[in-house]
Amino acid sequence: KVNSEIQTDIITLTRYLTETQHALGSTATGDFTLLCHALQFSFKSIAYYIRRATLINLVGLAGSENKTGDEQKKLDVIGNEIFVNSMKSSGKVKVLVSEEEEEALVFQGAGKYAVVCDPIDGSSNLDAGVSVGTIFGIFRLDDDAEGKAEDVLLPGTELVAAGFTMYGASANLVLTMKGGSVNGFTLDNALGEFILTHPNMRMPKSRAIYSVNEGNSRYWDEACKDYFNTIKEKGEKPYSARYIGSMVADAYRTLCYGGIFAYPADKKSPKGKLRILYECAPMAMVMEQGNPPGVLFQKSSTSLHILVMMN
Ligand code: P6P
Repeated sequence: KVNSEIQTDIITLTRYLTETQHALGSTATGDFTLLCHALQFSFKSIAYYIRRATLINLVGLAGSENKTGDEQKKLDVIGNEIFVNSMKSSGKVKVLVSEEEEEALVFQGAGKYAVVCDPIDGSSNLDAGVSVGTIFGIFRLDDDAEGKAEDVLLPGTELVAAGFTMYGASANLVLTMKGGSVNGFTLDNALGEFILTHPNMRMPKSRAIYSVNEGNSRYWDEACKDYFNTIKEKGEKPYSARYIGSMVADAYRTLCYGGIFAYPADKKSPKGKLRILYECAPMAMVMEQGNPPGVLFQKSSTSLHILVMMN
C-alpha cells in the first residue's frame, strides 16, 4: 500500500493558473497566465539571491538612492533588474512601475498589462536576515492603450490581481485576483515550483495583535494615540505588539494570525510613508479579499492607512 502521506496530486501555481483561467472560459487568452509565469520566475530568482546574499557578498549598500530617497541595497538593484527583465521579456507587459526605477518603463510589443512593484520591500532589514518581500499589482490596460506612465494612475480598486512574495524560511507567495480568494503558495526549492499550501486564506478573528511603529507615536494625531492606547488597555487581555518593520512580513503575519497593521500618517510623514501604488493598494486588495466579514478599512483624507481591524 502506497504511503497515503505522499501527495501525488500537487497543485502548482502553474496548474492553479491554468485551472483558474479555464474558469474564465473563452475570454482567457493565456496572456495573464504567461505574465504570472514571468512573475513567478522573478520571485524564484530573487529568492535564490536573497538566500545566498551573505555567501556571495551581496549584502550592504549599492551606493545609490531610489526616487523616493531610500538608500539602495545591492539586492534592491539586482532584484529590480531581475524583475524588469522578466516583465519585459514576457511580452505581456506594456508599462512597468518599480520603486527602484526613476520613471515608468514602457515596453514595445502587444502587452495588455501594467505592473506596479516594489521588488524588495523592507530591504533595510536585509543585512540582519529579516524577511523581506516583493509586492506587486497588475492592471489590465485598454486594448488601444499606447503605453505611458499615466496608464497606471488608477485607483487600487482597478487592480485585476495583486499579491506579494515573502522571502523568509521559505519563499511564500500570496496571490489574489479580482473578486477571487486569496491563495498562498510555498516555493519547493527542490522542484522549483510554488505549491498551493494555503488555499483560500482568510484572516482569523482569534488573535489580538497590533502592528505599528510606536517609535512614531509622538508624531501621531490625538485620534491615533487614543486608538492605540485603547487597544492596549482593552478588556482583560490587551493586544500583543508585533512589529517587524518589513511590511510584507508584518502583512503576512496579519493575514495568517489576524490583527491590525498600520502605518499612520504623522507629523513626520503627513501623507503616510507607505507608497500607495505598489505597497498600499496591492496589500489592501489582498487583505480586503482575504478577510471575514467585519473587517474595516480606514482611509484618511490625506493618505491611505491600512488599518485591518478585527472586531
Ligand atoms: P519604519 C520598508 O522600508 C517599509 O517601506 C515597509 O516595508 C515597512 O513597513 C516600513 O517601511 C517601515 O517603516 O518607519 O517603521 O521603519
